[in-house]
This record gives sequence, C-alpha cells and structure tokens, in this order.
Amino acid sequence: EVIVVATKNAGKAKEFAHALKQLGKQTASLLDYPQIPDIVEDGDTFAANARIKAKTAGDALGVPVLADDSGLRVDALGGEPGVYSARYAGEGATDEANNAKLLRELGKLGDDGSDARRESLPDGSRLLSKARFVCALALYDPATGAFIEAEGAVDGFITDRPHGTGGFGYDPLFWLPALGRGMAELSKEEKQRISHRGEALRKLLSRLGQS
Ligand code: ITT
Repeated sequence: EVIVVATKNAGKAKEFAHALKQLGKQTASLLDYPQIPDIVEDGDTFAANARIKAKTAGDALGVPVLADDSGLRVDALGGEPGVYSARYAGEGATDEANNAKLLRELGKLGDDGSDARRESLPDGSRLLSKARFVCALALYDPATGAFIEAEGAVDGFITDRPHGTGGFGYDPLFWLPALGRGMAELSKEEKQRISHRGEALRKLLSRLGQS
C-alpha cells in the first residue's frame, strides 16, 4: 500500500521514498495532492507541527498519514532558526536564501574567540558554530485518532562555505566532524544512516512494530 507523507518539500519526500522503498513501501507526498490547502504550522515545537500536518492531511484524505517537521538549531544563534528554519529568510524563501541568511547572521556575531570559530578545516574553511538538525515525525490514523511519534537529531557544525551538492536545505553548510565531511557530501544511504530523519524513522518503525 502507499504511505502518504504530508510534505510539500521535495527533498524530504525523496528521502522518505528512498527509505520506505527499502521496506517495500511506495510513498506519495502532498505534491501529489494539490487539492489539500496549505497547512498552517503554528506549533511551538517540531513535534506539535508534525502532529498538525499529519492530522490535517489525514483527516482530509481519510487515510493514515506520516508528517515530518524538522529544522536546524544553531548554538551561536540561541537555537535559531529552529521551527522557523523553512521561512528563516521570509515566507516561501528558497534554500539558497535561507543559507545566505544563516551565514549573514553568523557573520554579524564576529569572532567571539571560541574554539569552534578558530578551528579551520583542511580546505581552509571555518567552523562558525555548533548546530543540530532535529526531526519530529508523527504518524496519524484518522480511523482511531491516534498518533505514533518519534524524534531524531544529529550534531555538527555550520561552516563558512558550502561542502557538497547533495541533500537539500541547510545540508551544504552542515559539517560532520566525526565523518570529516559535509552532510551534502553524503550518499542517500549514508545520510539516512546518520541523519535526524533516519534516526526518527527507525524509532517510529520500531514503535509501530510494538503497537
Ligand atoms: P513541509 O512542511 O511541507 O514538510 P517544509 O520545508 O516547510 O516542508 P519544515 O517546516 O519542517 O518543512 O521545515 C524544515 C526546514 O528545515 C527545511 O525547509 C530545511 O531548510 C531544514 N531541514 C530539515 N531537514 C533538513 C535536512 O535533512 N537537511 C537540510 N535541511 C533540513
């Protein structure tokens, strides 16, 4: 059967399609259901927004729906952009505009003398701040009104220039010190193994198995 993922983000949709195909599942995204109006994500947390998206789409379609709310928390920016990650540079902003805004905001802080800012990579680029990607997933069944939820996270650093062209969103600026590579330099399989989304999905599937 087809699993509907309540997202209009093509990058996310591709990652779910890839991950769930390995389990023999086909996926559809809200890009396949243009009749569903834009969902207002006004929750205070990733988890709340994931529930809003899953419930709105699930009630509209009458089938179980999986939703993902995710984003980037940057230490030097007090956890911003957080739940505002998709619209950091304004409503409907492109990934490029959001990445440029992130570098602008970190640039404004100047050199605070911390180790993270002094450290540079072999290619001469600098680590600007610690950061964390977070992903909250909610699976909603309109027949029962029940949710199954899970969260995942991955820690890294924001670099002052892009590394790699894979992935989407803030991936080009996200450096993984343990791998010595950027998130956008990973294959789909590698990203799934280490990412916030991969972790959240594995947890969700194990909870689903227990329910
Ligand atoms: P939907 O609500 O339709 O799913 P969205 O892009 O608006 O799409 P979010 O509100 O959850 O989704 O915002 C997530 C933003 O966080 C996304 O636009 C990216 O910029 C960023 N993000 C999330 N996961 C990411 C990842 O794996 N790599 C890079 N950036 C990511």
